[in-house]
Amino acid sequence: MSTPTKPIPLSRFLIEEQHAGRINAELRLLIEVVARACKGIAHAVNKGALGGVLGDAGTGNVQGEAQKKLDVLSNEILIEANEWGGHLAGLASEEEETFVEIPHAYPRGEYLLLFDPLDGSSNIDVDISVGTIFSVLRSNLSAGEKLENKHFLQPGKQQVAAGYTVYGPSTLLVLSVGHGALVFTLDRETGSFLLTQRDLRIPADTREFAINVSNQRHWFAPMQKYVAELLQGKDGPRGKDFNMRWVASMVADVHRILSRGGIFIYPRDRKEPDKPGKLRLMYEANPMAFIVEQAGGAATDGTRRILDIVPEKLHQRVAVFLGSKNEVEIVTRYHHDAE
Ligand code: P6P
Repeated sequence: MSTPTKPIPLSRFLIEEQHAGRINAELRLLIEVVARACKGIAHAVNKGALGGVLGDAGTGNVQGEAQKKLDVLSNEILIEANEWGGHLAGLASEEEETFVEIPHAYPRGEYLLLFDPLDGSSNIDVDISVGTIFSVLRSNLSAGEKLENKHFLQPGKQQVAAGYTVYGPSTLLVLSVGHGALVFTLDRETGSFLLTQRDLRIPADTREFAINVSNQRHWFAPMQKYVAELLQGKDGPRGKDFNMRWVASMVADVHRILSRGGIFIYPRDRKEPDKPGKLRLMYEANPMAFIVEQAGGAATDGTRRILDIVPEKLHQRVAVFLGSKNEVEIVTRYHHDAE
């Protein structure tokens, strides 16, 4: 739920945020560059079969996943758009094994940009919504200091901005610079992102959950208990019926939750007990947790607040429980009780 608003362009919103002292010129440039790159990705995604961009690229990424052509193209679009502007000290991508230095030919700035260029790409060939997720940190580099992997490994609470785009029936940019979460809708006629919703608020309670139930037999006890109670509905301890949604595109599931409430869960399970979860901390869980908290929701890994987790590796994975605050608190309590 949110406050409908006068559809001012993203550029005006960012200028006003800068004049109010909530962002500086470099962060304003960064967000404008990312938004412009996402318009390019939206154009490619919307072309679909007509653009020759569907299907596999025939390559794999550091995650060991087969890359779609649009994964590779989206990654290239974001890197090319961000390397020359002088706003970044470096960037990191789900599609790049190590962080990416800014070429010496270009000036450097104070920020780090981390992104999943095209999340949910397994849905592209079947025309289901996908999206881009991005996170912004300060590099905290001192003068002349060389950028290293360690500079990226900051807890999510140190993000200065985060956002995602959903390439769906409409193309949306959801953004937070730490003062609430807002929605911009792409006006295809003018090519502008226009502000369409301010102050997103996630209802504290919900009747809707999002999880891939096909993994049920692999879940640990707290998850078994929690979901069993949801499925018992009004006949069980929760005293109300629940509905389930699972798009298998995090951006689509999270946007639904930001729009009407719900809980999104991707837990650690016995299938691969050494893996803490499927989703990546730095450029999926952290930016989504930042936005969800800005909208009054909650996000944990089952026991810890996601934004407090101190990263150890750039591509580390994490279990994710996020959305309606009271629902996240219940399932997190079940995990604490089991410890
Ligand atoms: P599963 C997409 O591959 C993704 O990373 C998220 O966007 C999505 O929520 C999840 O994985 C889907 O996972 O196991 O249901 O295919």
